[in-house]
Amino acid sequence: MRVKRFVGNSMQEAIAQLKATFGDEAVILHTKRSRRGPFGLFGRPRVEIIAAVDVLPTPKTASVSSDDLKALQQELREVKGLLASQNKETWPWQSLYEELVAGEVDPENAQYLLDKMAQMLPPSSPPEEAIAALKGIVAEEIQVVPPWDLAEGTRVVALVGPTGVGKTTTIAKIAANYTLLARRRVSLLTMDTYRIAATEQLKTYAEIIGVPLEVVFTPHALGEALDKHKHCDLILIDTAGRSQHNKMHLAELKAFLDQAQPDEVHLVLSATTKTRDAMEIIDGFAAVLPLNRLIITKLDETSSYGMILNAYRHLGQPLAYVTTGQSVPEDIEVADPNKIADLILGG
Ligand SMILES: Nc1nc2c(ncn2[C@@H]2O[C@H](COP(=O)(O)OP(=O)(O)O)[C@@H](O)[C@H]2O)c(=O)[nH]1
Ligand SMILES: [Mg+2]
Repeated sequence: MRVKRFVGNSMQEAIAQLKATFGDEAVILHTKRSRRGPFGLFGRPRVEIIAAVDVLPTPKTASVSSDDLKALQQELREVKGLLASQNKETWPWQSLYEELVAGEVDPENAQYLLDKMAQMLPPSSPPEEAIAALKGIVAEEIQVVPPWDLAEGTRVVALVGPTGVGKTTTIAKIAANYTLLARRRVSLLTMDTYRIAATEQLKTYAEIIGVPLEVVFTPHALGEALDKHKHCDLILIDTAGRSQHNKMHLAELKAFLDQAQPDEVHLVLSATTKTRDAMEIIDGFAAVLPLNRLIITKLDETSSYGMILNAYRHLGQPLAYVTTGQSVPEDIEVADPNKIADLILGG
């Protein structure tokens, strides 16, 4: 603090001096009026002010250099960063968030789940309680569909997706389960005529399971084949793997499915697919085809399952099946939200 005495011929003059030296922040401690003559008589009036200021303000004329400004901005950024990291450290669910993201749950989805959880639990809840609540939220989030009961009519189901995700194998698993266990009439159609091996693969499965298989080359032939098998309970249509980037191939697939008018179109994705790729695949296929179910394959080939939740939330359609290995017909399960929540958050 600095204290100083200002003297002027009037109060205004003294205050002007004070402001010029100390600026507007000064505090007046004492004022005194007097005359300059002997014994204070007859002289001109004088005003004395004693004022104090905490810190001397920078003179208004002083300019701030761009280097100073940069240094100040840098400091501000550092302080902001520090505050942000302190906020994170004090956020009670930070470690759960990190666990979810480490398990490949998309950061946005992780935040969404934890925001939901924070509405249910006090921040002081023990971790086990938080994980249990989070599992409940994940399980509630994932919509699944019960297996078809195939009581009446013919259900036509097409499987689409990228190459090698397991479409043909999954069709064989479903066909075998419905034929051998549920005793339903099933037939298989394939338009995967790009690779001879692909048709042969399904032919072999059809022979082993004992179901008819039709190989079709045109949308028109697909229509005819469907007509021929309309006495069946379930018709499964296998398709060639398509890249979401190949517009021509997708248009071709669309022409077949426009003809077939299936009751359900299942998008098949592998659990080993990176979330970003899975989202691109979903966008590419959904742009041309009426996707209404999701199947996730190869759960046995990964140990982080966040992708299932990400793909499910991005598509916004129920999860039908998950597959867990190469063996036909056993390595397939009707999707169970609780099991998926256990996989994502540790069983
Ligand atoms: N590990 C594992 N492999 C699978 C699974 N489903 C399919 N496969 C394998 O993935 C490969 C491609 O399968 P395929 O059905 O031909 O895929 P498509 O091109 O989509 O028809 C084959 O070797 C299958 O045995 C699964 O759930 N787990
Ligand atoms: Mg195939």
